Amino acid sequence: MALRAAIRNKSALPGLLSQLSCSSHGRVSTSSVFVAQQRKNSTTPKISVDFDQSTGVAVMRMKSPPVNSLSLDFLTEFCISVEKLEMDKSCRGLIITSSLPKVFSAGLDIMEMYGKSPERCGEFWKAVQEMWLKLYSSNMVTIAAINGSSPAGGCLMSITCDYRIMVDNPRYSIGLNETQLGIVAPFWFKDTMSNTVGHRTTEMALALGLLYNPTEALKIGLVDQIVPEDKLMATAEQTMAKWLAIPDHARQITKSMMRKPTLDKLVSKREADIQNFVGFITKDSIQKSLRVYLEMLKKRKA
Ligand code: CO8
Repeated sequence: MALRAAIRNKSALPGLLSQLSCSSHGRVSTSSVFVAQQRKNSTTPKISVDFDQSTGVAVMRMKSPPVNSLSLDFLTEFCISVEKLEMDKSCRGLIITSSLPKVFSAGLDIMEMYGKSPERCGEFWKAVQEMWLKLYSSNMVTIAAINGSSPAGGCLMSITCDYRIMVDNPRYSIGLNETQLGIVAPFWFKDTMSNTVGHRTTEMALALGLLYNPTEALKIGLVDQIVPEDKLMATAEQTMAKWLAIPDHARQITKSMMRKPTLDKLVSKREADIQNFVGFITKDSIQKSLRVYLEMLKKRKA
């Protein structure tokens, strides 16, 4: 709850962030703080961050079983972690990966959108926007090391990064499959996808809610590289070194030039986008679609 309150009230963030500590190895770990904060709450940290000061690169591992779904708590922790790294000028690169087997992230937590009050849905959506805004505008080089399936919001998180490397396992899939749930990817999901793979591919992918295996994803440019599982992190680190060889200011200005129009669009329509989401997701027909989808997920498991 303290995390959520902090993200609502940005003035409280620095205080909370200052609690994040450096270990004797020069690595910053968000875990230790959250462990202390959450012991009483019975929830454990959903993310761990290791920052190696000798390389200037942080590795963020999502560790929220069973599927790293993006709940309000998860997103709040995620945003605080990114903000903390962003504020540390010695951190120049961020690799995002999953510590769960088989799943990078299952996307937005469907339970956050099902049977919730409009107020709660609004709070949730604001956190989703925040995650995207922080990551898409980050000064750091961001690499998604995708070691499992990454549908919907998981795909959004990946395409919000500067570069994507996916494990070459045909069981894993990635894509914006929202229409399969009877819901619609918002304009900024669509814009991010379109900026990555182009308009026509996005149009078809979104309309059909397509999920791509790694080979297909590479073919359309949804990911930049596919590698065997055991090569993933080494490849991410090598790629990071290549990106970090470019002078920061030149790379950052270029990134901003490419992304600013897309970012500005959401910033200028942020409140309307929240209202649109709340109005849409609380509709009876949409709630019914989500219920059917949730039942399908359960049946598939049985
Ligand atoms: N949210 C909440 N719970 C989930 C989610 C999710 N996104 N995904 C899976 N779960 C649950 C399952 O129901 C299951 O629960 P339980 O153990 O209680 O039965 C548990 O997690 C494990 O799931 P699986 O057994 O399916 O795990 P697998 O390892 O076999 O498969 C997958 C992992 C591939 C990730 C699979 O779970 C899957 O396909 N999940 C659904 C992913 C999905 O469709 N996500 C879409 C979310 S919507 C979104 O991100 C963008 C919405 C934009 C909204 C715009 C509106 C205007």
